[in-house]
Amino acid sequence: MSGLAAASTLAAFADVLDDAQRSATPVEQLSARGELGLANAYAVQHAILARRQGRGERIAGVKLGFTSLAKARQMGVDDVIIGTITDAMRVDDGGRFDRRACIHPRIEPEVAYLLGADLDDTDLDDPHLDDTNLSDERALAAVIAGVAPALEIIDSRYLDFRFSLDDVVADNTSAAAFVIGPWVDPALAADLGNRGVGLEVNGHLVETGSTAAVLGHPHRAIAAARRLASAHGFALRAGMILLAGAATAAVPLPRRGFVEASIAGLGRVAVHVDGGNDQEDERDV
Ligand code: OOG
Ligand code: MG
Repeated sequence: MSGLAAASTLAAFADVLDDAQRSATPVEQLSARGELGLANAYAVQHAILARRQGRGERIAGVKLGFTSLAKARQMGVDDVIIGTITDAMRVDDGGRFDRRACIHPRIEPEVAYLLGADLDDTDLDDPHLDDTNLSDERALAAVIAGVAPALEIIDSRYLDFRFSLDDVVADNTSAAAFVIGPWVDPALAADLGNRGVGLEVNGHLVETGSTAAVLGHPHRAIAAARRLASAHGFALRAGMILLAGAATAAVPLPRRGFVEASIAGLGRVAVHVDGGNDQEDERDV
């Protein structure tokens, strides 16, 4: 598909993915029908979000994908992407998540930011917010109202959890659910540049890593989000949450039990999982 696809085609693709999510039934990759292209993929994602908003969901923020090599390698893609999270996807810290809502869910540890300013109104050339300059604490403090450990549950709507970059963008970057730990004032948080990250499933340490895996420093997610938002038609408003992207590879969500992430200098966040079926096969694991 070259150029922008017809609105009816994009709406049909949005329907396919939205229905797949709602019925927890995997579908064939859109790329099997021909090349979609990134602009069309983001248009499909926006159409899915319009459907969700039509059902009463509210935008809670955005998430980045593939900001760490661990994730890019795991999924075989090499570009940072942006997706949308809504209030309906939020699970309380220590709350319960029913995995029957998902097809083949995985979980991953992240750093979350609470935006303190409308980022898209800021000057794109602002040197304090570029990808490399993290030295101006005051400039960052103005846009970061809080920082927290987070868990993201992802669930590709595609068969076998396989996708091209365009596929996964169209599928709202596999967003399914997220859990935010206690917000910490960024002035009180430790320097998050290289902090240990642990992911525990039912008491077993299954992934370890560092916050440095996320773009070299997770604070860079702010600038990356602003750039992607401006390129692909997202608004970044004060009060929104930004998930910076997983610091480690994702692991299969257990059928039941307890998943906890810890980030040194920041804290812990956890979720109880239930709804798993013992007869279920271990597909995609
Ligand atoms: C896509 C979402 C990637 C992350 O943190 O890198 C992502 C996927 O892996 O299915 O959320
Ligand atoms: Mg993620």
